[in-house]
Amino acid sequence: MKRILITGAGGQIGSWLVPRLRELYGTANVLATDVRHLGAEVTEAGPFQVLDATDQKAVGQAVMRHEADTVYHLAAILSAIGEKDPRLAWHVNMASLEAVLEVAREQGCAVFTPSSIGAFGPNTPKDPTPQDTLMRPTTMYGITKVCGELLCNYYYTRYGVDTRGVRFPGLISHGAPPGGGTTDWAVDIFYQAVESGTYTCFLGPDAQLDMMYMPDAVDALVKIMEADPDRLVHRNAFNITAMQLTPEGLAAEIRKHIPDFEIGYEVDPVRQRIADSWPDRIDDSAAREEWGWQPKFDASAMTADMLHHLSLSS
Ligand code: NAD
Ligand code: AKB
Repeated sequence: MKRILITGAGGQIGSWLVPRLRELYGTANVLATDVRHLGAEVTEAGPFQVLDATDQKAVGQAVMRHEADTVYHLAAILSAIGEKDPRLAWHVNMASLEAVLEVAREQGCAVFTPSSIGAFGPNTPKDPTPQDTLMRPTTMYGITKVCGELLCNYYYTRYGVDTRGVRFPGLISHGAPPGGGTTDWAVDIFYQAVESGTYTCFLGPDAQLDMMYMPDAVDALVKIMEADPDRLVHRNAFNITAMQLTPEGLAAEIRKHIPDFEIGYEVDPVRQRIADSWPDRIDDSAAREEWGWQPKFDASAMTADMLHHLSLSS
């Protein structure tokens, strides 16, 4: 049975991953941590600790006390906030990863670290974006993701630390809100559709990006850490995707359920520039071949499920 520590457990991904890992591996075996105090739904449902992931000593003590053999390292600053405060993004994303990798090296843990479509840049081939290609991102977030991928591979080849990762596209979910990214519009649009029937998007109508519904993302997080290491040619990090969405296209999907739904546009130049520098469609065949990646939700199934859940809760 795995003994797992999760950093950044209170975020958009962690709020889904913690209950799933507890279901699979047992509540007591999964320690959720975050730099913030979290609500009772996390802190009273199983082990929880306030932990700044940039503090290597504190990470080391937490891993030792919990006897963790696997770390899911989710703590990070995302793309839009990262452009508002690039030094914060560099500090949090790199110092926390270095701390986690050093602790993993000392204590023999496996480490999952998510990368992102943000690791690509404007001169990367856009459609399809290959697994192995040019990566010259123009955001601080993207720079930390490329450095992070390289650092994780270094710890694997140099020290034998079992590091694995995926390049997530924009993730769509209900529950904990997204943490300040460029793809947040694809979550906000559902909340506004249900609450008011209109949405003003901060990207233009044709901005196409890869996306994925959170249940598929959580499956990927479990599956890659369970994958047979002998089959992994790549490690940090695998392209994975489930669908390609534009604001206009997703609005049309929502109109199949809410016919009067209206979308308008007030383009934010910073986030539009970030979106323009990212791929239109990534090629995830390496993940499919090496560990059996296969998403279940396309745009139509995701839209129906999101609206179903949000309508129930409104
Ligand atoms: P989020 O912003 O929703 O959550 C991040 C969490 O980290 C927050 O709960 C925050 O309190 C915590 N945190 C911040 N600084 C910390 C620190 N110093 N120590 C400990 N915790 C700290 O992010 P998310 O969407 O859950 O993303 C998790 C990871 O997945 C990140 O690495 C992100 O880059 C990556 N990712 C996310 C998406 C997405 O669409 N959500 C897409 C691609 C990659
Ligand atoms: C962001 O928009 O910053 C994230 C991501 C795709 O990495 N959702």
